[in-house]
Amino acid sequence: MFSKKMQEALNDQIHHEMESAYIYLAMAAYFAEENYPGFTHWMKMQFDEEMIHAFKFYDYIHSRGAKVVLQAITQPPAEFDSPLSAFETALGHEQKISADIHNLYALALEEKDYPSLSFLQWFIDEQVEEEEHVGGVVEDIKRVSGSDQGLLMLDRELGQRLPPSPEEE
Ligand code: OFO
Repeated sequence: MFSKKMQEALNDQIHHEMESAYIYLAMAAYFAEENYPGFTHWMKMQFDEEMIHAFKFYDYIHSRGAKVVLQAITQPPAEFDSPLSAFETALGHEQKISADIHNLYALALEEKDYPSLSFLQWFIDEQVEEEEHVGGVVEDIKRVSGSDQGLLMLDRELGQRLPPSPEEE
């Protein structure tokens, strides 16, 4: 059974994923302003990925015959203290999203909503990757400890990020 409570929680998650996309777009704008084209590119790819996540929830709710209700998106911050601070914010955000997904999974379990459990499994695995990727960038930035040359190298490296793969869709 697809309860009202589960439908509302999944609708909330569309909102969280779109809010994630918006935060990463704000970070891309910050990095563009600061002349880091690679970090900008990485954040735009992250924006695309979050939109794919939002649409997965959107399509899933429809596939179960329920209604999608969109919510207002909060204005994201426009300024960050440094590249490290932006990526640390991104990591904290991903940890929060992981907790949201775990709560959804726990609710599906409680309600014996097996289709939702199956649907959410992909997101549980995805969040492990998301935290690993963003956490890896945080560690790399810490390792170069603010050196301009190190940041430039990282910027070039992150500029190579490929668009979300077909299995994301
Ligand atoms: Fe949708 O994974 Fe990030 O937020």
